Amino acid sequence: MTTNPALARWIEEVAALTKPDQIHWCDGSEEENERLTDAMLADGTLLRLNEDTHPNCYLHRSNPNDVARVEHVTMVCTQNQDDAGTNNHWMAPADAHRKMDALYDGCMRGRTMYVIPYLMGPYESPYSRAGVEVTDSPYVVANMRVMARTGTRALAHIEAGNSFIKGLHSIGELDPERRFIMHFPEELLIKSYGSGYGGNALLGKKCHALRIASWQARSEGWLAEHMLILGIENPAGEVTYVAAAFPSACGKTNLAMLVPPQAYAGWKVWTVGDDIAWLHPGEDGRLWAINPEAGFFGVAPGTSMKTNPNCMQTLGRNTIYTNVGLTADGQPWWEGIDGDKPANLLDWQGRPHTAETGPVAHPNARFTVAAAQCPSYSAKANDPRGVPISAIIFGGRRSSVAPLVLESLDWAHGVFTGAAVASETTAAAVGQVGQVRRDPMAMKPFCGYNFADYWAHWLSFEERCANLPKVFHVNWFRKDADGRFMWPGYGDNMRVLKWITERCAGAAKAVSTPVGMMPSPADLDLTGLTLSSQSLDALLAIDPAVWAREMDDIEGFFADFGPRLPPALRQQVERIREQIGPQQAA
Ligand code: GTP
Ligand code: SPV
Ligand code: MN
Repeated sequence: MTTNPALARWIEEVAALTKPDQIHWCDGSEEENERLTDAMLADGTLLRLNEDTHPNCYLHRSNPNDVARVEHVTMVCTQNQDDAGTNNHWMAPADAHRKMDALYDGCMRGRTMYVIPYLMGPYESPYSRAGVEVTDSPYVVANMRVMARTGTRALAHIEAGNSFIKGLHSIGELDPERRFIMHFPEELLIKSYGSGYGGNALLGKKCHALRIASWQARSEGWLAEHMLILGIENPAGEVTYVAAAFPSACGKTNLAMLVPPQAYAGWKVWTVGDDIAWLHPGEDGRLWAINPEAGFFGVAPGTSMKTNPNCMQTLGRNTIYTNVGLTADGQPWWEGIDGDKPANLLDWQGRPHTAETGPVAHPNARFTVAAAQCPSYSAKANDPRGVPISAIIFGGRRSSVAPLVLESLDWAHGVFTGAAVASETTAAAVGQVGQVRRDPMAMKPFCGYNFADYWAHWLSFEERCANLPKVFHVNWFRKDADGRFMWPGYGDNMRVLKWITERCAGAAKAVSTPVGMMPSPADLDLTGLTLSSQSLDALLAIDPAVWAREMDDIEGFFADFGPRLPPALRQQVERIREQIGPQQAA
């Protein structure tokens, strides 16, 4: 079914191992999608939602043990363990192959094996990369079709002689004890078994576009990052593009689709991407970004007309919902959605919801929808060249320590700021929620190689690009003594974005602190916002004792990387310590 001999051979090998009843090469067509959807409706994989309110929308209830990424069984399998780094779980490639191939042996008996050629990135872009995912899950086929550019045109790209990443996926028995997501960057290969969930199963996304791509980017001189991309249009019609890295479930989709507050007449945000950015040095010395994806696989809970109207207008047609609740008249429902909580809800497991049965939607319930349906989708999103990036923004979910916004002093300090990102864990991955952990560049779960080498690669852009973006750090999640968010967030984050664009243009003022430049309250345009001056002061406070402890923690984290750690990062710790001055232990 392909003229590419390497692909044909691999598919033959995979079929000989997994022994499917049939093999189906996906062409990505409407007709194919309808056939698959009908089959999934027939066997209960999908439920049709209310056709009047939600045309062509479906609900998928996953196995309750399979609702998030599984970091403890996600591994980077390099010949040399040090190349994967202490930031990754590792297994020797030969052992990993043996383990996975034993699981795959005969696993597709009685099932259809789908072959999905896909392209990550716009058609005709020199930066786009192909892959082929083999899966026995029609749900994965349907989701991949939205999230990537799948089918005939992607196959033609491969058959034209372009390289491709191989991804083998089987849902297996959905047994958590027999669930592994293995990456072989040296072989441009992914093997995933035992999960049907997004980041574990849609192999074009985190497995290819981040873990394998970050490995390739390092040797080829570019960056594959867990970043949204947006354009900020000012009233003069000038658009400034920024990329922002926040950990999973920390606000990328929301920021990417931001609607400015009413007082910001003439300002507009354009969405280029909400999760992944591939950044390449351009001939003009700037970094240019493409979004390798074609859809959004976003967090449903908390999404409403109040928090994210652009997202709400994107949803509601041609959307696959996973693990949301269901109203009596067949509409999706989740915590934080608009309106009063209706009676007679079914929860994400299909059980009648009561006060005792827990949340209606799973906290990591998701929607899958085409980016092209988004009202703020940028006309540049499919530009083969990408968009030029003026600012990179790092951020985390931190109830204390990190102020609303900081600007790095220079590139090396910016890389340090990214490397030092910490954030409270969320429901996007299995495990405890709310634990602060270091999540450098929001890539802890996604960097396909040793973080020390990754930071060195980041630092090397100083030599690669004459016109690098400015680097910022934001925190929308500071809490007061009563545990309430101090910053309104969402659309009001525009106030911080405006300061950032003005800093890029050399306009806005800032005050200097040991950890970076910050706006004084008067430097932020807070027109139309009611926020007490105490709250604002607290959001912009740098407590030297707290930051002295933070430096100790960062130093301890860096120590994990031994002599591979770039000296420039340790020097930042030393500089900041010296500028903070001696501190009493608090
Ligand atoms: P992934 O898809 O997992 O990578 O997540 P993401 O970074 O795109 O996060 P998303 O925008 O989906 O937001 C995750 C959760 O954080 C949702 O419940 C949002 O409602 C909430 N959130 C997003 N932005 C803000 C904000 O500015 N303030 C507050 N308090 N919550 C926010
Ligand atoms: C994330 O967890 O960062 C996501 C969802 O964007 S997943 O595709 O599962 O990785
Ligand atoms: Mn993500």
